[in-house]
This record gives sequence, C-alpha cells and structure tokens, in this order.
Amino acid sequence: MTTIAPHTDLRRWLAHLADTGRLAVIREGTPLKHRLAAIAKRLDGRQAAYFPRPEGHEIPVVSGFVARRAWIAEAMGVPESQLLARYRHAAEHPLPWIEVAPGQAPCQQVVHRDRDPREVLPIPTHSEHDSGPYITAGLVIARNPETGVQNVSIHRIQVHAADRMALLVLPRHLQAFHQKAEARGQALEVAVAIGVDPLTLLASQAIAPIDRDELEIAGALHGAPLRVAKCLTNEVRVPADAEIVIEGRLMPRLREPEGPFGEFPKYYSAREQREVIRIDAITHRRNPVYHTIVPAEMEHLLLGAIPREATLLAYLQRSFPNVLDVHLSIGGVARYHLFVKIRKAHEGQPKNVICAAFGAHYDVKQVIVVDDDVDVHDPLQVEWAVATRFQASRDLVLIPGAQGSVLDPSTTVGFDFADGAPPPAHLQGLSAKMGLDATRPVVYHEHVFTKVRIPGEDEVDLAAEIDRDAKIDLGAA
Ligand SMILES: Cc1cc2nc3c(=O)[nH]c(=O)nc-3n(C[C@H](O)[C@H](O)[C@H](O)COP(=O)(O)O)c2cc1C
Ligand SMILES: [Mn+2]
Repeated sequence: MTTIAPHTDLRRWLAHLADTGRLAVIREGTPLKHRLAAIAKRLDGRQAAYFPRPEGHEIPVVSGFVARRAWIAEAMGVPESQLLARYRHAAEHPLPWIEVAPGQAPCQQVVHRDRDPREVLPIPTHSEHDSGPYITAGLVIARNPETGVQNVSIHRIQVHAADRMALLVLPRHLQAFHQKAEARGQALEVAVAIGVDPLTLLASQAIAPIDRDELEIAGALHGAPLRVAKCLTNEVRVPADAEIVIEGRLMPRLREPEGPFGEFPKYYSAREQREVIRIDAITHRRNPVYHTIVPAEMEHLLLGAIPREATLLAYLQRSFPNVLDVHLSIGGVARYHLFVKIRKAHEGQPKNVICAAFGAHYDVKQVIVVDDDVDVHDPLQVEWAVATRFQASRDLVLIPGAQGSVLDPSTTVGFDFADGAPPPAHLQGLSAKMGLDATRPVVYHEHVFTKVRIPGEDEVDLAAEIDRDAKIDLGAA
C-alpha cells in the first residue's frame, strides 16, 4: 500500500488547506445564529470556512475541513483508491494511546468552572428550526462502567442551560454504557472533545466492537500512539491536543426536551425527551479554535460514510471475494443507498450480495449491484446501468417491514399518534428494503452488452490535437 506521512495535527492541516487555497477566511463579526452556517454551507466541499471573530467572540470557528473524499485521502496519506483499505487496516490494527503527564496537556491550558458554555464558546445555531445553539463536532468520550475501556462517538448536543446539555444517544455503545451506569443509579463520566484532527474525527465514526476504544484507531491512522490526558474532574482520557474539552456526567434518570434539529437526511428530528450531560468544567488551549460541522453537508456525510463503506466492503468481501468496491451515494445521504461493484461469476450472486448488504447495517435501504465496468463513485454511470441492465420484474428484491433508519421521515408515514407524537422506539424506523440487480448476464450475445467505446478516446491529448492559431472561414455574414 502506498502511504506518505499522514496529517496528525489539526492546526497543521488547516495551515495546509490555507496554503493550497482551500481555506476561506471570513470577515470578522459573522453572527453565530444562521449566518455562520449559511456561509460555511455555501463553501461546502470547495473551501473550509474560518471565522476569526464570529459575533465579536475571541475564539475563532472553523467548518468544512474534511469536506471531500480526496482531502480525507490526503490527510490519511494515501491515494483515494486506497482510502477504504487504509481505514480498514487501521481499524483492524489499533494502537494503544499514551498519557501525557498532569499539567502537560495543551487542551487543559485554560480551565473554567461554573461558566456557561454559551458565553465561553462560540456555539452556532445552524438550521432554521433548530431549537438553539448546538455542538455538532463534539467527540463524546466515555468509559465502560464495567471494564473501563473507552468509547468515542459524535452526538448532536443542544446547549440549553448554564450547566446542562441534552444530546441524542441512538442505541449504540454510549447508550449501552449509560444504561449500565443508570441501572446502578450512577452518572456516567463523559468528556466532549471539540477541535480534533481529521483522522481522530474519522476514527470516532468506526463501526467497531463495543470494547474497542476508537482513540486507538486514531493512533493507527496517525501511525503513532495518540497523546491523551486525564480529565481534571473525572477519569476519562481525552486527546491531549484537542482544542476544547467539556467535562461532565451523563445523568441517571434525567431527561430534558431536545430538538427540533436539522439532521443528516436534511429533515428535522422532533423535540423529544433526551439524555442530559451535567457540565463540571470547560478546558481549552490558550488560543483555541472551535470546530462546527454544518449538519447534512459534506463534512457530516463523509465522516459517517467512509468508515461505513470500509466496514461494508470488508463484510461483503468475507462472503463474496468478487465484490470489488462499494459506495454510499451522496444523494442517498451517504447512509441509505449503497452501490456495489462486483465481478459477477453466477447469475444469482447479485441477489445474495443485496441480502447480505441489508444485514450489514440497518441504515442501508437500497442496494444497486453493478458490474466491474461501472464506476460506483459516478451516479450517472450507476443510473446508466439501471437503465440498461435492470428489469424490475426479474431483477428487483423487495423486503417489507425491516429495520431502517429512525431519521428517515418516510418510515413515519402511517403512524398517527395523538398530538403528532412520535411512535414508540420499537416501532420507529420500520422500513422496506429494495435491491436492484443492475448487472448484465454472465454470458451474452456478442455486442448486446458491450459498452460503446471509441478506440483511443482515453489517450487523445487534446492540447496536442487542437490548433490554436488556425482560422476558418465559415462564410458567415
Ligand atoms: C456530525 C455527526 C453527528 C452525529 N450525531 C449523532 C447523534 O446525535 N446521535 C447518535 O447516536 N449518533 C450520531 N452520530 C453517529 C455516531 O457518532 C456514530 O455512529 C458512531 O460511530 C457511533 O459510535 P459507537 O459505534 O461507538 O456507538 C453522528 C455522526 C456525525 C459524523
Ligand atoms: Mn464504539
């Protein structure tokens, strides 16, 4: 595998983006409510946005610094074609972290107690109907109450009080830890790290076993153990080089209203009773940078997509070595629609691959299987394959009533509860699955399924062929 040194430091990554024309510095004074997110959204995928003094705040805000696949590959030090293989290798070969001595962590240079996070930090309000300011790029780090092994995941965090924040905790690892603590009537110690390097962000999204500390995957992506620091008020270890850390406790048997909030499918989550973090301290670097992720935009979509693609590819290849590549399309909000490329050997195989993909992650709602002459990263080519190789009466797989994404609004249709209340948890996200076998037959009559190409079309050197000085007379008046 070709690798060059990966980027391991947020500030150096931002400087690198600036040096290569990929960081737009915005005029001072941008309002934190809506305006900041609007500007970052307009620049999404083209330039990261850097706000030196938003709303006169001393702490700058940055957004959109991992908003292209090519940038993420660059941060990892590999060509784009090796992105998933490199990620998978890191996830399978974690590197234990090392702890810095007390007092040595940059993220603890400044310490605040009893301060309202809305005053200390420039926390934006993003979408039109959001209930208020939200932390969207916070890595929530917690310890398994039984084993002490840590977990890392990103959660939307609504900052609605001077000492409390409510967050969405879907049924994964953080929820499992919280339930264990809650059953004992205890709070779960947590830390929220804001402003970490691109690879630590990506590691937080790994689909890993419950007792795998994602900070060890960050170390593997860095090619060196991550430096961590013990929190000042609890036992959680946080990335020592993080810009900002909020220390606190996920409270037992406490729920407060959270939402609405504009989510990755580009719709709002309803206001519901959610888990609550009680804040114990805010620490940060001397001149910290605050990171915000604009929901549903490329940074959000790609951070989730790449670890999932790596996991889905590994999962499918275990049973089907002839699966060559996968892609979670951007139009499918990088979660719901999976394109799979195979070198087909048997007529029935695409349907087996479709069924396996449904089982690999409950968010996967539609699978399109294509041949090895189709680029799964090009939605036009995938649509072409569906248009010319797929027959619904023969090639469609339909599974009604399976588990899908609770954030997919189409899964709520048909549930009518009083006052528009959401369905109970065990009925949320009930979804049909659809699979399309868009492969051509293994054996076909000459030319029927041969893609048209013109000999030499890829090799033509247009600069050499075009005569820039020639004038022609078309006889126009
Ligand atoms: C920007 C962003 C926001 C996210 N917000 C949430 C959220 O509010 N709640 C949640 O449960 N997962 C959220 N996720 C997804 C989890 O962070 C992700 O699935 C993570 O890998 C779960 O970790 P776990 O497998 O250790 O439980 C978000 C992901 C990203 C990239
Ligand atoms: Mn985990």
